[in-house]
Amino acid sequence: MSIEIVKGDLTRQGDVEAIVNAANRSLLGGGGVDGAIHRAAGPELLAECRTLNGCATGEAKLTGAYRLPCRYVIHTVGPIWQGGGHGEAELLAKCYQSCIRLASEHGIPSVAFPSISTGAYRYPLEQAAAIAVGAVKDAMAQCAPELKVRFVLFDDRTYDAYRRALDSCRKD
Ligand code: AR6
Repeated sequence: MSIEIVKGDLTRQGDVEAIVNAANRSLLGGGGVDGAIHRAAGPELLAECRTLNGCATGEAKLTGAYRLPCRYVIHTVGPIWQGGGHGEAELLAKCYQSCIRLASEHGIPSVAFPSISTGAYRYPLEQAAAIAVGAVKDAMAQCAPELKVRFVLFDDRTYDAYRRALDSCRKD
């Protein structure tokens, strides 16, 4: 199974077919990685997003990538952290599963993910990293064993958390 992690900028991944946007339910842009993706893709991305009627938390929708160096953007909406008793873990896992299912349905061979929900949505990082790695592994085993997945993490703290999650997952 191919899962790698790198530190870097998701908008500069030219050797993957799709990148995942940590969006909000409107799909009409925002800050963080969402803002960076819309800035790099250009206004055509927002125009296409306007036709999608938003996206429910945990679901995913596909668009073109316009001026980005990849081919597609998969938009998903992570849960806002509300203390952990509001189904946040299930919803976060569902984001990764929905993205991988969508990639598989469209024959997309490679996908790069950011750390969904751990920025503006304040999901605790260690927990989010463990859920992300576990959900990706399960979804790949279920429907996309050939998919190449990369996590692109923006800072050392996030990179280190995903490194630990991946290491402890490989020991299982
Ligand atoms: N490349 C990779 N990772 C990035 C980049 C980048 N260019 N920029 C930021 N990150 P966030 P969320 C990291 O807040 O928590 C938006 O306003 C960032 O350091 O982007 O799911 C949306 O519109 C963090 O580790 O997403 C929503 O309203 C991770 O990406 C809301 O934020 C996620 O942080 C979604 O919040």
